[in-house]
Amino acid sequence: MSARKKGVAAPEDLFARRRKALVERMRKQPGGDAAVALFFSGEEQNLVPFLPDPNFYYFTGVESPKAALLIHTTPQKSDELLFLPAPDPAAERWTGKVLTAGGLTESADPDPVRRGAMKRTGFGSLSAYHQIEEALVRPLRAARTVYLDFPEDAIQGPIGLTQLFWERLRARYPFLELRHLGRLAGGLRRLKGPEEIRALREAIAVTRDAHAAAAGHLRPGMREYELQALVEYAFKVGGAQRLSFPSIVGSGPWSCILHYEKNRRTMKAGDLVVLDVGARKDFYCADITRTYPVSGTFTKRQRKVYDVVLAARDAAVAKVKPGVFVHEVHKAATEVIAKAGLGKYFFHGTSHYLGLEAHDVGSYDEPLEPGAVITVEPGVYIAAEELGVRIEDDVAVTAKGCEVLSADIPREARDLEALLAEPRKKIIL
Ligand SMILES: [Mn+2]
Repeated sequence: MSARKKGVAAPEDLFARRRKALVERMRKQPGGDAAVALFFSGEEQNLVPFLPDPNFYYFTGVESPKAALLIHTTPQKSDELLFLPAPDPAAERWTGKVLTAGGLTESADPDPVRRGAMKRTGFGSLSAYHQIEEALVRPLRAARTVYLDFPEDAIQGPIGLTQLFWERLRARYPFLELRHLGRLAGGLRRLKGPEEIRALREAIAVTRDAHAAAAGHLRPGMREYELQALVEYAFKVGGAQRLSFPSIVGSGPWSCILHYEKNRRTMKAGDLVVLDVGARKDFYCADITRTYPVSGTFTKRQRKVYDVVLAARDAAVAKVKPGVFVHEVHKAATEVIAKAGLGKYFFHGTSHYLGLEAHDVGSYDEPLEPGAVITVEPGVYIAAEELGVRIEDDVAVTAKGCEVLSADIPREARDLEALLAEPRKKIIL
């Protein structure tokens, strides 16, 4: 089937458009019109499922490890070159067929494998990953600036590929100026295009079904990780290949622990369980939290706290529109919770960006604009009472206000109780 439907851009056009927008941003910076920019997809680690670097993926649509994108600007023009792994028939006995750079024919034309990869990726020039340095010789002759992509939390991590690469460049071309490519990319990724909103809707729909499955099975005596398994099974059934983040199933005392991931406790009647989960479908991340009473009904006290958090969620969502800062959305939530006398029990931010990563990139010092997608997730955690409540929805900023992408996932206390009053579904085993 043709990738080109009426009115829908072929994927390669989409990624090419993003690269073009990036080059435009580079050119606005000093030295950006005589520059070399490099993104790496990353390398596989033993026994860990590979996920390409989100910036690399955003600008190429390529999922392979050992791949890179080189952009080279001069005042007159810009070139781009995609690096893919060289063909390795021996490795393919382990990995199966993968996207490779192929090679050249005797007449120096691309061979059929390279031609196929060019067609699939939409790149006019393609080279093997091990040839990066060779390919850089000419661009670096004229370059004044090098753009590289460093992790934002690099100070805490091991020295990565990009840092090692910069050390080599700096030793050999000490006059080059370094700039951070990640921030430029983050500026673009912060505002989602219609195809990204569509992908987020799909991830959220799968997460909605997983919450429904959890609510349909929840009962006292069940272990947190059983509920986790149900959720993650529903993700797979819904076509989501991965998780946005490790699932959080925190009941009783653990309902007050924000990033609890052990999920080992046996849930009891009278507990609340905070279920904070997200499907990652086609690279896009959902992030939805609901808090359920394990017995099926909230106690009076739980209900009171629950309704405060829900009111905070409503107040925060009502605030979301273009021109508003994320800290103002947070303020709306905190005011409701403080007014109820629970201010000291809400100690995290209300929102983060959502997209290719669960905690997506983008500046919080700029006001919201159409296309930004944030979570709204106030909570109240009273450890002494083993009473934690969090309600989290995913919200897209539109031209006039916002749209709650997770609007159809039940959140009113009485709706949750109605779901939990239905006959308990039986687990397959
Ligand atoms: Mn979240």
